[in-house]
Amino acid sequence: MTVSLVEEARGGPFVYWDGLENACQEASRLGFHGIEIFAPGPEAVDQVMLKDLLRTHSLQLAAVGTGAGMVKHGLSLTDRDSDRRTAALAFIERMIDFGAQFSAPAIIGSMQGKWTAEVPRPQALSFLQSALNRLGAYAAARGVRLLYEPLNRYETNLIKTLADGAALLSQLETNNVQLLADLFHMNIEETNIEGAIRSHCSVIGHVHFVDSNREAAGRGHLDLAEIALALRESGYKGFVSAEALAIPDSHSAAATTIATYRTCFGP
Ligand SMILES: [Mn+2]
Repeated sequence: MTVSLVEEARGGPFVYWDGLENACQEASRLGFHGIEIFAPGPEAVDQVMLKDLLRTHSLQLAAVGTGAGMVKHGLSLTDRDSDRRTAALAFIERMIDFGAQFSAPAIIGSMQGKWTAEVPRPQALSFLQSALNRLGAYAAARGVRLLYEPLNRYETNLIKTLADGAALLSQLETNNVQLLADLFHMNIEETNIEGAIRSHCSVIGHVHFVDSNREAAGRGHLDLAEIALALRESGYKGFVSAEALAIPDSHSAAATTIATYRTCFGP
């Protein structure tokens, strides 16, 4: 279950918006196993309180997002300015440190940025590759993986499919980076969602379980039973995380997600 603590992102694809306590209570009550946090920065989370909440509600921290580096500070790993790229790396390193306290991986999604006239595609990909090498090793030294998320064409022009993501990973010097398969992005970019999952499952480390319209799983037109079957038959053991719009509201989105999850994956 996702929870956003970033006010600037309100209306974005996160299920809970009103603090960690509320999110943990609801997630636990509905039967979720973990929460995924989208935070403005590590200092925005009282880590002692979070530890307490997770223990009280028998939840794990599934992952931490880093997109606030882009949303709040305009940072990206492929910025033309080397000081800005360094600041982006530093922001993500602090988020990796935060997640590592809870054995949770950090996610690189929008922080990958885009290629532009000033930073042509080969240059942007080279910046991204060296950032993933450095951050992958940084995460490995702290005992956690790093997740890299291909996005749809309206959010990036760099890496949009699992195949391109897997090719990028295969060129890295670290094997500590895995792909995040987000079903909303995949619905736009993949030729065949189940086929892409089956082909690249060995490098999938996390799934955003969401429907075609970015609403809760079950509120769109994806064949989630077939997608779940592809994940199960490929031996996927990671989280499937509800990164979805709070439509019609947080509680309904959460309840619909868990009902769909149980239909697809079993009780
Ligand atoms: Mn996502």
